[in-house]
Amino acid sequence: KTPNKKIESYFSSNGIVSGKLGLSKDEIKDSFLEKTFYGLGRIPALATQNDFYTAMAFAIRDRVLRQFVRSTQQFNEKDARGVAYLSAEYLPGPHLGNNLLSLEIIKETREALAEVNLDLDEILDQEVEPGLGNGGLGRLASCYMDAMATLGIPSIAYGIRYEFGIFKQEIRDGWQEESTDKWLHYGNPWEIVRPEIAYEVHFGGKTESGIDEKGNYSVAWNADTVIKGVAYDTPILGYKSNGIIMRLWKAEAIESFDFSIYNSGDYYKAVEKKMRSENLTKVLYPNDENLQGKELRLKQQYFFVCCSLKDTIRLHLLQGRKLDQLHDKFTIQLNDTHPSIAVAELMRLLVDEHKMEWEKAWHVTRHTFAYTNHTLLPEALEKWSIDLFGRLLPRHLEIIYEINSRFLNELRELQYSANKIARMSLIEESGEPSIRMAHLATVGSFKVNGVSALHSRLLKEQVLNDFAELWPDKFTNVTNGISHRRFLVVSNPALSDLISEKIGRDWLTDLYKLKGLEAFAEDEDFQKKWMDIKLENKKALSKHIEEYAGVKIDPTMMFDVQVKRIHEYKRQHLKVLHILSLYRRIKKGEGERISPTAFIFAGKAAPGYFMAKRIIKLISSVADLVNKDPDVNGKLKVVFIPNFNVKLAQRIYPASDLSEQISMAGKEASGTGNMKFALNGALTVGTLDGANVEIRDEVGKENFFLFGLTTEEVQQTRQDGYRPSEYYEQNKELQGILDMLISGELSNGDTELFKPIFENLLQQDPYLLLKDYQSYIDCQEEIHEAWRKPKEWARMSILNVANMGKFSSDRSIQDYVEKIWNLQPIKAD
Ligand code: B1H
Repeated sequence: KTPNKKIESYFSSNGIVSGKLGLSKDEIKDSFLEKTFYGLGRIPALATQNDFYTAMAFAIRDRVLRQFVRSTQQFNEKDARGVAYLSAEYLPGPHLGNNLLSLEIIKETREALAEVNLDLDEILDQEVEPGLGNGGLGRLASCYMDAMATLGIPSIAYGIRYEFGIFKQEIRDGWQEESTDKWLHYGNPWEIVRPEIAYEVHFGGKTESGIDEKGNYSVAWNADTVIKGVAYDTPILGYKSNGIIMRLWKAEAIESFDFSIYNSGDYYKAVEKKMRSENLTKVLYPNDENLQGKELRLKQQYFFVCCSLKDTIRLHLLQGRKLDQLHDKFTIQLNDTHPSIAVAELMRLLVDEHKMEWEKAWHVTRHTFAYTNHTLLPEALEKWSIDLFGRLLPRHLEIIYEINSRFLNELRELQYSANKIARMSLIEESGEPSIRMAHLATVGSFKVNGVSALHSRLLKEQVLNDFAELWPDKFTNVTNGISHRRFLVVSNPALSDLISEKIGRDWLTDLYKLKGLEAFAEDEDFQKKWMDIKLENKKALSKHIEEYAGVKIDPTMMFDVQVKRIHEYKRQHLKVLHILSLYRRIKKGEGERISPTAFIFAGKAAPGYFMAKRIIKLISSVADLVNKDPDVNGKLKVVFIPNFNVKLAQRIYPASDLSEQISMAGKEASGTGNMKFALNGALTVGTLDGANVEIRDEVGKENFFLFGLTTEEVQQTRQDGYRPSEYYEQNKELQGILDMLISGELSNGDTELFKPIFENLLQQDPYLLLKDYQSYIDCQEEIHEAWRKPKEWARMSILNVANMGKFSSDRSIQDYVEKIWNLQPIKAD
C-alpha cells in the first residue's frame, strides 16, 4: 500500500502520536465519562461497577495504544532487529492497575474517580484476569513482556487466545472442584480483533512429491482440514515507555467452508465440522509439567506456531527485506518445547512455500530460533508419537526425518557410537516410536538456555549432555526474573512508598538501587514502619481469607505461606508433616517454643492428578482438625485459599512472613514465587533448588533458612538404594505423624482416605520427604525462634528486599539481549 501522506502528517502534527505520555486528573475524568456515555451507552444512574471498570479500561487503553503506535513507528524507522516470543501460555494478570502505573497516573485516577464518588480499588477489583497459563511458565512470559516493553526491545509476543483459561478452583468438603473459566463473559476491553490478520492452517491428508513447473523437485501437502487463525491484539505497556503487542490466535472456520457438503445438502454435517474447527482454541490444557500426548494439544501447538511464523514472515517482508535475511532481523524465542514444531514449520514455509534450497533454509532456521528449557522432569519432556504426529502433520514428519537423517550423518562422521547416536536422535525408537521435541528444539536453535544457574548446569550435565558436549557454545543460562513493578509497586503500594521515601524512585527502573535500603536495616524507626506495613497487609489478607475460606486468622501470627501448583516434587505434604508435628507437640503439652503461626496454602492441582488432589484434601483435613481443637487455642491456624491466580497472588506476597520453597533439590527449574515473596520482605525457608540458590547468594546465608539435601546428595541417596521405611522406623516423631494419616483421626474414622499418601511415602517416597524431614523440622525450630526477635526479623526482612536487584525481569531481559538476542533497544518517547 502506498502511504497516505496527508493522514500521516495529520497524525504526527496534531498531537495524537506526539504529545505527552500521561494524563491530568481532569483529562482522565473527561475521558472516563465519555467512554461511559459513548463507549458503553450508559447513563451513570444505570451503570454497574463493571460498566465503570470497562469505561476506565477503554479510557486507559487509548493511551496504551498511543505508546504502541509510537513504538512501532520507531522500530520501523530504524529497521530494528527484534524478537518474536512464542509461548503457549501467558498470565498477564489484571491489566488496569499495571497500565495506570506505567502511565504514572494512579494518583490522578484515584482523584478523578473520587470526584464522581467512585473508588479506584473497587473498580480495579472488577477486572477478571486472563488465565491463559498454568503457572510459573506463563507468568514468566508476561513478566518478560513487561520488561521488554519497558526496556524498548522491538518485540511481539505470540500465543493462543483460549476461550476458557485455567479452570476456576472451588473447594468443597475439602476437595478441589473445577469449573470453566469464563474470562470473556463480560467482554474484554483490552483486546482488538484484527480480522484482516488471519492465516490458514492445514492438517492431515497426504504429501505428494513431484517435479514442479520449473523442473525442480517439490513436495505438495494435500491436507484434509483447513482452519483459520485470527489475530487478537492486546497492547502491553512498559513503565513510562514502549507499548508492545501480545498477539493471540483464535481458531475459526474458513469462509468457504466445505462448499461441496453445503451443496450436496448435508448442511448439518458442514455446520458440525465448522464447530469442530472452532474447538481448537476453546480450552487451555491444565496439566502443567505432565504431558498427556493429546491430539488436540498438538493441534493447538501447530496452529499457533503456523500463524505466528506466517505473521513474522509477513512483518519481515513488509519492511522490504529478503527472506534469507530472516535471522538477521529476527530471533524467534521458543518458550519451552510447546512451540518447537516451529523448527519444522519454518523449514516447510521456506522450502515448500518460498522455494528456498534446503541448505539455505536450514541455515536461516538454525540461526533464527533460540530455545528456553523450563524443566528436567521426565514426565514434562514433550514427546509425540510418530503415528499421531504423522496423521496430523505428514509433511512435518518428513521434514523432521530429513533434519534427523542429516544430523545423524554428522554424528557418524564424528565417529560417535551407535548408542550415543540413538540417544541423540530426534526420534526415540524404543517403545512407541516418538519425536523428542527437546532434541528438535536444540538442533534447530542457535542458543539453548536454562532458567537458573543450577538448572542450566543440570541441563548441560544431564538431560542435554550429549548436545552440550557437541556444541558447548550453544548452551547458556538466563536466570528468571519477575516484574517488580507489578509485584511490588502495584501490589504493595505502602511498602513501595516507604522505600521511595528513603532511597528515591530510581529503583522502579533499576532494581539494584534497592541496595540503598541496607543502610536502614538497623534503623529501629524504619524497622517499625516496615513491620507496621506488613501488619496492615496481613490484616487485608485476613479479611479476604475470612470471606473466601471462612477461617478467622489473627494478623499478628507469623504467616507461613506456600502458594504454587500442587505437585509432589514441590512437597506441600512435607509442609503438612511439619504442621502435624507442631500439633502433636501442643497436644502433648510441649508446644511452648512454637510461635503462633498461620499456615496458608493455595494452588491448583491438575484435574487428573490423583496424588495432588489428595494432598489438597489432606491440607483441608488438617485445617479442620487444627482449627477446631481447643487445645491448640489459636496457636496454629491452617487455611487453603481457593483459586490461586495472579490477582490473589498480588494480595498474598505482600502479607507473607515466611516463604516456603521446599522442593526436592534438582526438581524446581527456577521458581519465581520465591522471588516475589522475598521482594515483599518474606524470609525464605528452602532447599538448594532452582533460583533459591541464587537468592541465598544474594541475600546472604545468614538471612535465609536452608535445609535439606543438595542435588548431588539426592542422586547419591538414590544410588545407594533409598529405603524410606527406615526413617519411619527410626524417627518416632515422624512415625507418629505418618500413622495419623491412616488412623482415621484426620478423616472421620476413614482409614483409607490418606492411605495412598502414606503408602507412597513409605514405599517409594520419590521426592525424599522422609529423608529431608528432620532437617526441615530443625530448620523450622530456628525460624520460630527468630520470629520471637522482631527486630532481628525486621532487619533480615529489609536485607532480603535490599538484595533483590538481580531478580527483576529487567535484568533477565538484559541478559537475553546480551547473551542471545544481540539487538539494540529503542525507547519510544
Ligand atoms: C515450568 C512447565 C510447564 N516448567 C508443561 N515447565 C506445561 C510444562 O501445560 N504444559 O504442558 C506447562 C508448564 N512449567 C516452570 O517454569 C518451572 O517448573 C518453574 O520452576 C519455573 O520457574 C517456570 C518458569 O521458568
